[in-house]
Amino acid sequence: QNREKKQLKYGAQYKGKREDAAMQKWRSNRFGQFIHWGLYAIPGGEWKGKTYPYAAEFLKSSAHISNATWDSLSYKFNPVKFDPKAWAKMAKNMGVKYMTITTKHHEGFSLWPSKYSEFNVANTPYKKDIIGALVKAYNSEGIDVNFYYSVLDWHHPDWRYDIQSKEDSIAFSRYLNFAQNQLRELAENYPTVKGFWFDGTWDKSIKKNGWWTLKIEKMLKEIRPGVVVNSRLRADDFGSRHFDSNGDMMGDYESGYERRLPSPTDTQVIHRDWEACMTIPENQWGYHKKWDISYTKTPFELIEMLAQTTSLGGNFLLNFGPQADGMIRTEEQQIAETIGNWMKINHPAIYNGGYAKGWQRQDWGYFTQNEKDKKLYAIVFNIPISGILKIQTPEGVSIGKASLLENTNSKITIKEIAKRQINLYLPKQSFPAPFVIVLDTANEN
Ligand code: JFZ
Repeated sequence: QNREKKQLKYGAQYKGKREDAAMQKWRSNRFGQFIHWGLYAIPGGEWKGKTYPYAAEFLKSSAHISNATWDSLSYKFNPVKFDPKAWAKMAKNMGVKYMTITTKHHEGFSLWPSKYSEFNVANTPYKKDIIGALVKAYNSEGIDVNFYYSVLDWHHPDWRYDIQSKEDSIAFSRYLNFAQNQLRELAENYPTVKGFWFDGTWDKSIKKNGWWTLKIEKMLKEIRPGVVVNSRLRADDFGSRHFDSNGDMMGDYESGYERRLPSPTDTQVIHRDWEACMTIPENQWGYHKKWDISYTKTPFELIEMLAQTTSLGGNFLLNFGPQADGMIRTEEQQIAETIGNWMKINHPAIYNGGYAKGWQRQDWGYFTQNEKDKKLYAIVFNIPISGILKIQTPEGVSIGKASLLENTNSKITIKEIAKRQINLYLPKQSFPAPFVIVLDTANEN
């Protein structure tokens, strides 16, 4: 294709991957915790005795609840059992290196005492700054904190879905001003913030105001140099989102993988940074009282998603929806614990992990390669009945030694059965969980 490049004022600001220290840290984290918490945790997907199976954070819309009624939930927001240190401990034990919290979701309620909106946590029985407490607790565990911010706002009178009149345009410019003020406030008040995760930017009103999305990206990076911004914020001059009209990604990483992953062989994603966000149930981000309203993924399924994501050079953001009383439901705590037990042994295959160039993917699982020390790992999920794992080595590379990460004394026999065709013979033992093999490789010349 020889299409002419369009001249864009609000398109991508650079090409290729950012390689500064802040971006490298973001990338090396690989595994993060998403938290959706807001007033929607109070009804938890139920309204007037009726259960609404659609996403709990959408209850206001699913149950057609009026603004006044929804806003009055703020008089009930009192998470007396909220223990930010306990949340941070749980996250640390699960093995995440970053956390992304909803500072304001579509409902418009701010979890920090914003001076630009009365509809915030200071005006609830709880009163205290949730965002500040979480930043402090997670940072003391060595976990980076990022802020989710929904531009779409069901509460603010000036929000518009589209701009169809002079009045709309005046109101919406007031709204954009308001959102900018809130974002400046977040960046200024919480100096350790590492990234902003934008959402609710799909409406025509935002697509017609691509200039604003670039202005916000620039403002945040000016206040907090190094801060990482997702592609979902951005729209260009022609309303093209995530990728500009010339096909170049806007923002610092692609955030379009939502409750789905690129296929294990879809290697086009390795050329940029990206993140997949994932729910444990089918489609619940906020707390829903009925955990079994849909299929819930098992810890091993989630670990496999983390491995698949890492193998393609992406980050995996796993969501939690805390209860209104401030506790994290036991189902989520147990899943976090199981994942954490796996991570304690196998994290070398995840942190700093990325695409293993030249190592063809096999049915038993995923290769990852440490982007710093270049160590190679095989994360195994499917053991063939033969007990033999097949590997095809890249041209000119041989495998000198293979051992289990959990037991470096374990013996894995290597046999070259044909040129570049290797058999690995697993030790005769049972494998109750996915496991990792460390491969020592050597160049043949
Ligand atoms: C949005 C929100 O509406 C939802 O509540 C949650 O916060 C989630 C993380 O983001 O939902 C989306 C956004 C984008 C897509 C799908 C659902 N998408 O691009 O497919």
